[in-house]
Amino acid sequence: MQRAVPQEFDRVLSSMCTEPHPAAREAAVRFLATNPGDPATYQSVAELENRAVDALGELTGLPEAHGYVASGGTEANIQAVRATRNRARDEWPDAPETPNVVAPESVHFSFQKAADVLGVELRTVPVDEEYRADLDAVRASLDAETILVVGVAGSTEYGRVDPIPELAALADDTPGDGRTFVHVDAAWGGFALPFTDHAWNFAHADVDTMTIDPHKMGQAVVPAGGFLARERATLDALAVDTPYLESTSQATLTGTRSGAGVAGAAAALETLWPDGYREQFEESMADAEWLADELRAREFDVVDPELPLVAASIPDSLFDALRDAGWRISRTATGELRVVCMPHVTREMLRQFVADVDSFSN
Ligand code: 0PR
Repeated sequence: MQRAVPQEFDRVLSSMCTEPHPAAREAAVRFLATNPGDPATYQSVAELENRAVDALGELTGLPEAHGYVASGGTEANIQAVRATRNRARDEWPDAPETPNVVAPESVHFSFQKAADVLGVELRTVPVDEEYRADLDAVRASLDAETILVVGVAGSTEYGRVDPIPELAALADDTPGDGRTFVHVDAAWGGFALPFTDHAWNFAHADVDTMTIDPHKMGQAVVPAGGFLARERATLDALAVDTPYLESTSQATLTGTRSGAGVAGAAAALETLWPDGYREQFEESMADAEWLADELRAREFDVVDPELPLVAASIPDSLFDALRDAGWRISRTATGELRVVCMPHVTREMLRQFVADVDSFSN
């Protein structure tokens, strides 16, 4: 299916946002002025949030998921670290003095924010030559104060999926008496992974919490992140009392929240899961493979796309010329071109991009 590319997404190849599904846009407008942070007052949007969480649970192999629609992946990741820190403090035989979180160096920078605001140590460890968490390096970093092991399911730079069951097994074997929790960041990859063979979700491993964002590949409106937990106790560990509201506690990080984001997420999920997401994944994955082949044919080094994201080494002068021509592209930390094949990125757009690559290469 070819859709016209809306103007704000014309030539945008670097973003993880995309054109929302029309049903999400419509629902968002209808709930613009509501606040799911006050569910006893705004009951219909609160009900939509429950439906969105149920749908996200189904998609991630956890039909009885607990969670909420956050402002984005950053909030969901911060909340995962916060809930874990609180649970370790309250449940471990001896509360850890300086809790640490072990994550591959491919984790999103939101974990730096989490560590900073929560007073935990973030230990990032190297990735292997396939850009996935190196299990030996993870093992070597674990100690008796490791409260959380993080795996990324769809990394920001390369779209790679860490070995989640193996990471969960390592967390299980952590030295010390306290339980080490496992978080999966599927903020971007979560809406593609159900259609792959990857072991990434709650059904595949002993995962405690997950980030999965409707406002990325879920085709919802911004802001709509997803925070999911296996146990009710995890949400309880986040809850604070709200004495003057009719609802008595609040687990979210933000207070007043966007009803538009919540309603948009529920509408997108109800419209697209599973067939619409599958079709989109297949189309975007085919586009990513096409682009990878075209770039390889021009003798650029290409990182094999595992999810719809292509990284390739191109000369700086070519990168700059493409940017000057209006292409919105970005680079990995080591300088490779990064193209994220989001739903608004069509084969036609990529053909024009490759034509520009050719014209600026000569
Ligand atoms: N986890 C992963 C794996 C991510 O890729 C991102 C965002 C986050 C968490 C944080 O999500 P929020 O930005 O929703 O809080 N990754 C993109 C990035 O930082 C976000 C992005 C989106 C960037 C749209 C540009 C853009 O136009 O690159």
